[in-house]
Amino acid sequence: MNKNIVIDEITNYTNTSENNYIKKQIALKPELAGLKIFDEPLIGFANADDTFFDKLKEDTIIGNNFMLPKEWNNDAKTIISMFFPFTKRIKNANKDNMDWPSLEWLHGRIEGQSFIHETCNYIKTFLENNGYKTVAPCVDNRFSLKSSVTIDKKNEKYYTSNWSERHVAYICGLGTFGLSKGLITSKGIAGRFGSLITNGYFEPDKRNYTEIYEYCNVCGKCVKNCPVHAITLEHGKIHSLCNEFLDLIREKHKPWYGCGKCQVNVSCENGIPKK
Ligand code: B12
Ligand code: SF4
Ligand code: SF4
Repeated sequence: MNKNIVIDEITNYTNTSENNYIKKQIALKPELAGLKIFDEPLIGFANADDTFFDKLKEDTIIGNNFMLPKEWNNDAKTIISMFFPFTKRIKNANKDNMDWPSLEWLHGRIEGQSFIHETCNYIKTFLENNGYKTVAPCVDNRFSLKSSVTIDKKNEKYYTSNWSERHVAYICGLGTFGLSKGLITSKGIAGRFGSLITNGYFEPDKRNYTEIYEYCNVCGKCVKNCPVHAITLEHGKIHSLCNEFLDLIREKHKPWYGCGKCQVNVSCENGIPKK
């Protein structure tokens, strides 16, 4: 199968699925019924044998808890990574009050992630119907958001997943990390990722970068925006401070939460920033 068929299938699903819109029954305020969550995705491909995947097992990168493509799918040949950028309406709403997330952003975090799970299941079935054995880690029962505990620069604990979507997207050629630790793509930083591991062979994409922070211009806007000073020019992002703030938001809006002030009103919001 030509990889453009896969790209078209993911793009069409995003453009036409009713799951990419907030339903009236769950809207956090009536005007949010029908809110569109994501614009057209960016899609990247990597070879399952890319030696970069082995590197992720190193303690200084992710650690041994990271599961290799072949540990998820023993016949893995290709990784497909998808970046779904938030719509302008979601991004702009999160700029009104820079101390607290907008209800639109909370929908983007929670219903946006549900949409990514649905897309992963849909594309997994599509590939399997075409004869390709496929695993989507984020909807697989081995997936763990908290598979390992690490200590950050403030000496506080934080968790890492056994499948890091940003590191995988980096290998698939979708972008590089920023000071805020989000991954900056050609459609910006404000959005979410999903991925699939298949035994179909699709030509890998070329990475247009060599350094892990290459796209970040260190403008410092994410440092100024963060309501809890979790990001500094000297140390980058301190995960535990961010996590504490997300817990506070969860207390008020449960089961919704999110923040994302480091992803809006920044020079990397909608694309690769100018140096
Ligand atoms: C746990 C988690 C968190 C924790 C943070 C702890 C952590 N470990 O990252 C908390 C709860 C605080 C958090 C917060 C947020 N998160 Co979060 N989170 C995750 C999760 C579940 C796992 C992340 C993980 O395992 N990281 C692993 C560690 C090792 O990553 P790291 O420390 O950043 O890695 C560094 C090292 O590897 C280093 N490095 C050193 N040497 C080398 C060499 C090489 C070759 C490489 C590649 C790297 C490298 O570079 C990296 C960057 O500095 C992912 C989903 C997933 N399964 O991937 C989402 C995810 C990272 N989160 C996401 C988002 C959007 C958020 C929030 C904005 C929340 C919100 N929606 O409002 C905030 C802020 C994030 C920010 N500023 O980046 C998105 C990122 C989107 C993007 N554009 O990058 C993800 C991918 C979810 C998704 N499905 O899209 N998150
Ligand atoms: S806001 Fe500026 S410093 Fe922060 S990640 Fe984006 S480009 Fe880098
Ligand atoms: S680092 Fe965390 S707390 Fe700070 S702006 Fe980003 S999401 Fe919000």
